Amino acid sequence: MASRLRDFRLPGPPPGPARPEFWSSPLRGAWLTSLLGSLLLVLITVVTVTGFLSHAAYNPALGHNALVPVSRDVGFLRFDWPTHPSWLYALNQGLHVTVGFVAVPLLLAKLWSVIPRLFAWPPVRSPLHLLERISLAGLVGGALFQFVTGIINVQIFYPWHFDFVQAHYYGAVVFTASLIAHVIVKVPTMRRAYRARGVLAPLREDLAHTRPEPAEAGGLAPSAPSPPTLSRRGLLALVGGSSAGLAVMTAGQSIGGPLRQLALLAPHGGPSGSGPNDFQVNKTAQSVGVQTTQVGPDWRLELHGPVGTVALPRQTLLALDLHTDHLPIACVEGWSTTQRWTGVPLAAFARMAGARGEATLFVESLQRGGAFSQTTLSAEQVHDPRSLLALRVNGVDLSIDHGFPARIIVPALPGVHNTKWVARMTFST
Ligand SMILES: Nc1nc2c(c(=O)[nH]1)N[C@H]1C(S)=C(S)[C@@H](COP(=O)(O)O)O[C@H]1N2
Ligand SMILES: [Mo]
Repeated sequence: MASRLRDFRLPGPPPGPARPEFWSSPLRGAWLTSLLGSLLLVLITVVTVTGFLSHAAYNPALGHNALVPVSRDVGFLRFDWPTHPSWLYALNQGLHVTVGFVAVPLLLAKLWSVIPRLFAWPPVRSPLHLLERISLAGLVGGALFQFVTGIINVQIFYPWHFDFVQAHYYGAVVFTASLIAHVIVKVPTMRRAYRARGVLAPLREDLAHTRPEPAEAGGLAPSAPSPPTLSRRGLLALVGGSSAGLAVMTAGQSIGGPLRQLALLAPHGGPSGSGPNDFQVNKTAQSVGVQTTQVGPDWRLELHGPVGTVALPRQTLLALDLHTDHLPIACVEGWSTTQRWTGVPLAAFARMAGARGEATLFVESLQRGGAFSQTTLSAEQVHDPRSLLALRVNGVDLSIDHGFPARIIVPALPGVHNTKWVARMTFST
C-alpha cells in the first residue's frame, strides 16, 4: 500500500507552455530577473512616492486643497501642500509621469523573464503555493492596472466609467502592499543570484561568452536552453534604449523649450491659444459650457466674507494693486508650462472680505458642476504674496480658454486647483 502511494504521480504537464522545455531562452534565470527587478524597483519607488505626494496635493478628500470642500480626516496624509518652490508640483508630476513611462520597457522585460512561472505545473502545489500565486496576481495585476490607467489618463482620454483618481489610488495601495511583500520574499533569492554571479559581471559577457544560468528544479533558468542570439547586456541595452526613447518623448512636456516638440507621448493636437495666450489649454470654455455672454461687461466677482458681500467688476479689479510673477501651471497629467501672470493677490481679497488669518478660501467657477469647477485654498496658500486672481497673462488679457475674466494661480499647486472663469470667492473659518 505504502509503495503504491509512493508510486502515485500527478499527470505530467500538458504539452505547451506548462512544459519546462517550452521556455528555452538561455538568458532567463535568477540573475537576470534579479537585475531587472532591482532596476525596476528604483523606478517604481520614484513613481510610487511622487504618486502618493501628488494624491496628497490633489486629493479631493483633503479639505484644504480640495476639489470639493470636504474635510474628511485622512490621517497622516493630512497636510497643506506648500507653495514653495513654485515648481514643486511640476517636478513631482513630471517625475511621476516620465519615470512611469521609462519603467514600461523594464516592466515588460521583467514580466518576460518570469513568464514560465505563469504556467507553473501543477498550478497549485500546496496552500502556501496558492497564497503565493494570489499575492502575485495582486502584484502583476496591480502593476498592469496602474500602468494602463495612468498612461491612458495622461492622454486626457477617459474611456472607463470609474473615478480615475480613486481607482488609481486604491490600485496603488494594493500594488504597493504586494510589492513590499514580494521584495521581502525575494531578497534571499536576489542575494544568492548576485553572490553566485556578481551584480554586474554578467554584463561583461559578449554574445560568444553568453552561457545559460545553471537550471534548477522550479527555477527560471531553462532546462533545455537554445543557443543565445542576444547577450544579456544586449537585452539590457534594448530595454535601456526603449526607456530612453520614452523619456525623450515624455519629459519635454515638463522641461519645455524645444524639447516640448519631442514630447510625442504628451497630449497632443489639443486646443491652445494664440499670441501671448499660446500655451496648452486643458478644457476650452466651449467644452464646459461657459458662454461668451457670461464673461462680458456684466461679469462681477462676488466676494463673500465676514464683512458681507461685494460684487466687483473687472475694471475695479484692474485698478487695484496688481502683482506680476512667473508661475507654472502643472497638470496632474504631467505637462507643465510657466507663464507670466498678472492679477490681484489673493491676500488683498482676504483683507477686503475681513477674513481672519486662518480663513480658507472657497472658489467657484462660472462653469456649472464637475469637480474642476471649484477649489478650496488653505490660509497659507491664500497668503503667499504670489498667489493671484490672475486677470492677464504675458502682458495681455487672459483668453477665454485660459479663464477670462479671472482665474486662480497659486504657486506649486496642481493645475486642477487653478480654477478658471472665477465667479465667486468665499472666505470662511
Ligand atoms: N473651471 C475650470 N477650471 C479649471 C479646469 C476646468 O476644467 N474648469 N481645469 C483645470 C486643470 S486640470 C488645469 S491643468 C488647468 C489648466 O489651465 P489652462 O487650461 O489655462 O492651461 O486649469 C484648471 N482649471
Ligand atoms: Mo490638469
